[in-house]
Amino acid sequence: MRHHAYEFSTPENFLGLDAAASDPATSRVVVLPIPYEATVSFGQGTREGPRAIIHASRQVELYDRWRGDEPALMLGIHTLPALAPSAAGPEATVMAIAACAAEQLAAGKHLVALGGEHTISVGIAQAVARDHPGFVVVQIDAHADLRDDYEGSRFSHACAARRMLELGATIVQLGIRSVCPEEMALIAAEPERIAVAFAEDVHAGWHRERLAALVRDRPVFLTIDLDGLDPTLIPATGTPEPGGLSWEQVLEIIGIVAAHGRIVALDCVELAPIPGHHVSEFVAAKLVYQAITRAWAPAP
Ligand SMILES: [Mn+2]
Repeated sequence: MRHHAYEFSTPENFLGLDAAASDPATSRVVVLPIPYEATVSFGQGTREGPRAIIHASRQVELYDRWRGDEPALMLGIHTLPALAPSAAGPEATVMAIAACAAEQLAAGKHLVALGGEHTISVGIAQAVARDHPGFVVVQIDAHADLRDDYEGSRFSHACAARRMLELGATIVQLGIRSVCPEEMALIAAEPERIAVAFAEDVHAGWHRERLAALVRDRPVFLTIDLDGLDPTLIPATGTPEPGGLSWEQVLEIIGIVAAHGRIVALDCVELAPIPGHHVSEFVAAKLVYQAITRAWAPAP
């Protein structure tokens, strides 16, 4: 029960865990909030995303009905202080994110980053690339993010996947329904390195066998742009697109990746909270907990 007034002081960490379950020394999972927003195209507010997800997560039930246990208590989940953007600009911010992420991965932690705009994923991917050169990026997104630059910046959120491709990653995109001619040309030119399941492919069941084969026995960075989900589920993103993935489809995708690949890190980006309308952050918080569970919790 979390309804008593005296429990309104539930700790302001991911899932509102007590000191034992969020101990930095023993927690297997670390959550890194990155309230970075510089290049958002349309709706603003992703800098408020991490705080909103963490605040909402305090109301997510720890008990997992499908498993019959409380994965957060088994794993331990420690929330780090927010990583401030660098005043020196996007590239410096990405480097700072990479350094922080590399430190956590070197300590043997499972890493979860909360954005912030999609640019933060480039820093996480840089850290993953250092130890896992043959890694796969699984990207749930409405947008391909494969532009070489956008509005004069190579570190725009619209270029995140392109920068990760340059790190040597194979990119698997699911839920895509908004692309430009440059992106379609790159996808056609790089069939070995970019695999795209457009939203209609996922609705038709494309992902089940092909996704499993693409990630099999490989290290994976799972990046969840919340606009990959349908905006009826997550209206609070800067660039909502209709025709998106359902809750069940996203959980199925994460389950396939966790079962066949080896998830090293994951992130959840592009939440731009709508004041007074908290469904998006609650869905995001529950999704992140489900992703942590499916990626790293020991079999029940
Ligand atoms: Mn997107």
